[in-house]
Amino acid sequence: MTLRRVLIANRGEIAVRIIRACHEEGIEAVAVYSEADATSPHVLNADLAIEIGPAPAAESYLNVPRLLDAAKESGADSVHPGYGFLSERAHFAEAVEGAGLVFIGPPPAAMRVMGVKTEARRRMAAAGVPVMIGTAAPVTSAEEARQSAKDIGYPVLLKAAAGGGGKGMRRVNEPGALASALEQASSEALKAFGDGAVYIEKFLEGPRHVEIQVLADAQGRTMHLGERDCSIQRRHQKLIEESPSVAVTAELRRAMGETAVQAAKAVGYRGAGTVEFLLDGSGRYYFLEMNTRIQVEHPVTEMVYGVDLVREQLRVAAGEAISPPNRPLAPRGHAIECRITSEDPFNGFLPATGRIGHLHVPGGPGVRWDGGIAPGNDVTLYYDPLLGKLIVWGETRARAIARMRRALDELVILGVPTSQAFHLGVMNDPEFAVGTQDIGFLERRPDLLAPVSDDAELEAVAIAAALAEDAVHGAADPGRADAAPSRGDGTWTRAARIDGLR
Ligand code: MV4
Repeated sequence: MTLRRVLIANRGEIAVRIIRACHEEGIEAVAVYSEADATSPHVLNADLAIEIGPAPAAESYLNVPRLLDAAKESGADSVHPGYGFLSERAHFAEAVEGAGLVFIGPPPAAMRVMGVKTEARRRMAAAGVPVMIGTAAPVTSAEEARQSAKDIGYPVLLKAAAGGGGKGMRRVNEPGALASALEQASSEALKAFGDGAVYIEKFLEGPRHVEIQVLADAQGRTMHLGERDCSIQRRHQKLIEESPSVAVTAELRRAMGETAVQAAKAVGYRGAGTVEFLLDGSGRYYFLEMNTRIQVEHPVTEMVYGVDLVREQLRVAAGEAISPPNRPLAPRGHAIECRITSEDPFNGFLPATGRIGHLHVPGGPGVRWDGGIAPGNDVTLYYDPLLGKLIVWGETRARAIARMRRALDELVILGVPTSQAFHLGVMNDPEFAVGTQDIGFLERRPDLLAPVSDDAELEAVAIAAALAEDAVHGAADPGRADAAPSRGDGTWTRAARIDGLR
C-alpha cells in the first residue's frame, strides 16, 4: 500500500526529521502539538497541525485517544511514533492498527518480547545470541539470590526485569551486601515500572556501549548497518555517539552484525531497530537489550552508510523492500553526533528553561543540524531537554573531530544554557582523540564537567554577550566598519569584531 499522509505522534527534532523524510517521499506530514508547542518548528514545517492538549505529556503526546482522534480528523493513513513517548508501547501500536491505520514501527509482538528484559534474554539465548551469565528468571528470595550470585561469581549486577535505563540496577561486590541491595533494587523497580522483579547478571567491568543498527522488511530480508559507539554517557543519558567504533574491526563488525540480524529474526522484527551490546576489552560482546524504535543517534549511521533510515521505515511500513543493495556494506569515513541539550553541563547537567533568543546553525561541508527549536520558542521542563543534534562527517575520525570543533564554534544558541561548551571540551580532549573511552569515561573525568577558560570558551561567551546585546538593542550589522578593527593595521580578528559589536 502507498502511504499518503503520516501523523507524527511526537515533537521536537525527531518530528522535524520525520517530516523531512515524508516530504522527500511525496508524503504529507501531520503534526500534533501541545499548548506549549504551538510555534515549534515541527508545527510550522508540517502540512497540517492539530493541537492535542495541555503541555504535560500525559495530556497530549501520551494521550492515545486524542492522538487517534487527530489521525482520524486529519485523514492520516499511518502513524509514526518517533522515539520516547509511545514509541515502544505495544498497546499503542495495537490501538493504531485497531483504528485501521499503519503503525510505522515493528510488530507489537516484537516490541512486547523486547520490553521484558528476562524474556528478551531468554529468547536471545535460545537464538544463539551471547547474553551475560545470569539467572534465567527473576530471583524470588534472598536465599535464592545468594546461591545464584555465588554460582555466577562476584561482582554481580541486580537488574529490574521490567526495566531498562539503569533504574532498579545495583552492583553488589560481596555476599554481605546482597540482601539489602536486592531490597533496594526491587523497591526502585516497583516504583519505576510497577513490577519489583529483579534478576542477576555477572557485572562486566569497564565495557563499551556498542549498538548495531538493523533494518528488516516484510519480504524476509534483515540486514545490519554496522555499529554506533555510545560510550560517552552520563547517568544513562547518551551525550556523544559515533560510527564506526574505534574498538570494532571489520571482522568484529561482521560478527556483531550477524548476531544482531539473528536477534531481529528471532522476534520477527520489521523496520528499523537497534540491538545494544556491551563490548569488553577482548572483543567479547553481550546482548543488553533491543530498542524497537528509531533512535536519537540514528544520523551517525546514516552518514557513514549513506542510508536514510526514516525513509526505510516508511518503505517497510508501506510493504516495500528496504532499499540498500543486497551485499555486505562497509562504513565510509567517520561520523560523530553531539546532543545539544538545555542543561548546564557545569552544574550537574541541571535542566534549564528560557526563551530561545538567537539561533545560528552551523553549516558547510559534512555538517548536519537536526534541530527542533526556533527563536522565540520557550524551553520548558515538560519535555526532554534535547534542543537539537549536531552531526558531522569526516574522512577519518580525527577530521570528524576537527570538523565538530569547528561546527561547535559556529553554533550560537542564546536564551538558555546548553551543553555546547561541554562538547567542545570533549572534542579538545586528548583521551577522546585516542578513542579509548568506555562507559566509565565521564566518571573518571570530572574535569570535563567543569568550565575551562580557554580561548574558545571565552570567545563563545563573547559571542553570547554580543548577541544578547543585539536582542536588546536591535541587531548590529556584523560587517559594519566601526565593528571591525583593531590590530591597527586594517586587519581584524573575530574576537575584535565581537568587541566591536559590544
Ligand atoms: C551492565 C553493565 C555491566 N555488566 N550489565 C546500564 C543500563 C542497562 N541497559 C544496562 N546497563 C549496564 N548493564 C552487566 N552485566 C553496565 C551497564 C551500564 C551501562 C551500559 C551501557 C551504557 C552505559 C552504562 C552505564 C552504566 C552501567
